[in-house]
Amino acid sequence: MSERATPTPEADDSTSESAEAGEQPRTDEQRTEAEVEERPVTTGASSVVRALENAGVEAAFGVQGGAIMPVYDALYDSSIRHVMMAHEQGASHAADAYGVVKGEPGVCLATSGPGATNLVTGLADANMDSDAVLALTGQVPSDMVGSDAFQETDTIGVTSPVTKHNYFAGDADTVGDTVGEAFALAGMGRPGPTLVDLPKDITQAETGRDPGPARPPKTYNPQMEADTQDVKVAARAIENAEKPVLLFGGGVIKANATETARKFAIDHGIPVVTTMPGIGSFPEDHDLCLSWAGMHGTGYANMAITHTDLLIAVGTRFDDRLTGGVDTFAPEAEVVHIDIDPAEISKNVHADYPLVGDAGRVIDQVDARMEHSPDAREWREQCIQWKEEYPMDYAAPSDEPVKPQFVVEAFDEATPDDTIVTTGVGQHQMWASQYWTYREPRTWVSSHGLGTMGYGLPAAIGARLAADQMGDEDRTVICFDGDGSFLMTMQELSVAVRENMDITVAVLNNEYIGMVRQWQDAFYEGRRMAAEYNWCPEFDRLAEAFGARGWRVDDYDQVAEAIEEALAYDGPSVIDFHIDPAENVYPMVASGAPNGLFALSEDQL
Ligand SMILES: Cc1ncc(C[n+]2csc(CCOP(=O)(O)OP(=O)(O)O)c2C)c(N)n1
Repeated sequence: MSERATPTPEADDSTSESAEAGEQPRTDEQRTEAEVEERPVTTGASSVVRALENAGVEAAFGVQGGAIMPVYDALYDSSIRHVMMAHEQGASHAADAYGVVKGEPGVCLATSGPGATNLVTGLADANMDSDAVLALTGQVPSDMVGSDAFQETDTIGVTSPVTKHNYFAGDADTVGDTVGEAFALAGMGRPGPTLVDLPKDITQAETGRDPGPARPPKTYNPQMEADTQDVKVAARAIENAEKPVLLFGGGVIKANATETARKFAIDHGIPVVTTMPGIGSFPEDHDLCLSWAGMHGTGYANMAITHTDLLIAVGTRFDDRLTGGVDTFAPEAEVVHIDIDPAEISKNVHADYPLVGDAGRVIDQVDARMEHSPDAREWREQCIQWKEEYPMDYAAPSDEPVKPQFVVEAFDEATPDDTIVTTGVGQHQMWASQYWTYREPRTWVSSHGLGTMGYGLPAAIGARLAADQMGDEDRTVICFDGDGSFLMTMQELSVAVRENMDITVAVLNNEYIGMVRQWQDAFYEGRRMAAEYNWCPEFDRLAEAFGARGWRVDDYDQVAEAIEEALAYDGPSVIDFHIDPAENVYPMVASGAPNGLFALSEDQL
């Protein structure tokens, strides 16, 4: 274990003294207060930065480069905290997670060409999960667009399919307003990523225009309340249901409707299932909670979905990892679907009672129309029985390697309820969602729709900064990563060290890209093509090479101590847990199969 101090600019006396004396160029960390004082807008770039400030932006994640340099130069005068990431993909994931935790759009920046294309994975990820992100990309000067200029990419073309909307800035006088609009649009209605492409001549051109507050486009007016007659009809259906289930999706959290949704469920005694993005919308230790449904969801959630006669779905797009085969999804149920995006109604699952509007507002509308709660006592008892029948359980013989589920539970026990968990993608992600008891919204930060390996570490960086800026410096941030996922973005550890960010990475290391190995064993006759690493770096030593602290854990009796020490360390740390490489994720519903047919072991698939 290294005792090495985290490098900070202040640690080097000569640098800080000469910076104060103005003898050497200053880094962004060394800017004086006078330098970050608000200055008049003089250029397109300063108008862009002023638009961010007017929108209340406090942080941005990015990587410098030629075409975005004017914007960075304007950021020099701003108090917006910029975190220089190792890779633009990291910037987009950090911005995404920052936004998830803070409940406002996260901001990322990149230069043209490779900078912009490196953002694409994070934008696609945010788009699939309806996460609010604003991306600002540099572009070659307007008169060179289309000439295959150095680092020219058609960023608008490349990002159109993976953004909620994107803009090509064409005028220094309006570029600030455009950025404000893109910010507002990202967070409004159904959230999503927006992008403004900024040609260098536009950001360098003179303008004195101070854009006003961020304003959404006049043409975008999401419907907030559902039709009152439709609400009445849906309320009657809920009153008369015998086996109702509330299905809370990520939209409940994004709409800040958690309190309203919880109260509705509890007041009316309706069992709650969540989707994976909806984890945290309802406390998982509540009697009514059946946790999350879908491919690796709990047996009892999938049983409830299979047998319910009325599914009241809120803020979910019925992703195929949730539904399995659409034809066999909730086969006995009528469906009430509350969603702010009318395009989601009956897209994947037919809605018998469509209610378009904001999750919280529509739940309130329905509640106001309810004359009595459904008589669901027997159904609640049935759901509790399923919980007993299909518990989330695993065997942990002491003579076998450490089980990953044990590690997740040990972390959960050692940390407060408001701990933020981020993950990569694979088996470890599933164990982190299955064996941790989530009680609060915005504590589960993961990549759902796109399933992006490498999301976890940069997301932890974004989540850490969000918590710090919200005054929660003591809040714990844990990233559960797979060895494969960690290898995809582990360079961001350099950022966590540089910024002295208190995060703990728990690598559930099976020396496999485990989820692929699990599928090969189940569906490809064990032909393990390109699934085994054969060797892996020593992640604890790698952490120390980065300037973080590292531990290696091979046995059960090392788990608690390593967790305690890592949590006590005020800075980034990595624990390399060498877990049972043969462990698989169950329950499992095979792709496209009915949710009721969940397997509890490979021979049931
Ligand atoms: C960027 C990316 N590439 C490929 C995949 C396909 N994939 C899904 S899970 C998985 C294995 C993940 O391995 P690891 O991060 O070690 O986690 P484990 O499953 O072993 O817990 C792969 C390759 C993906 N989801 N994302």
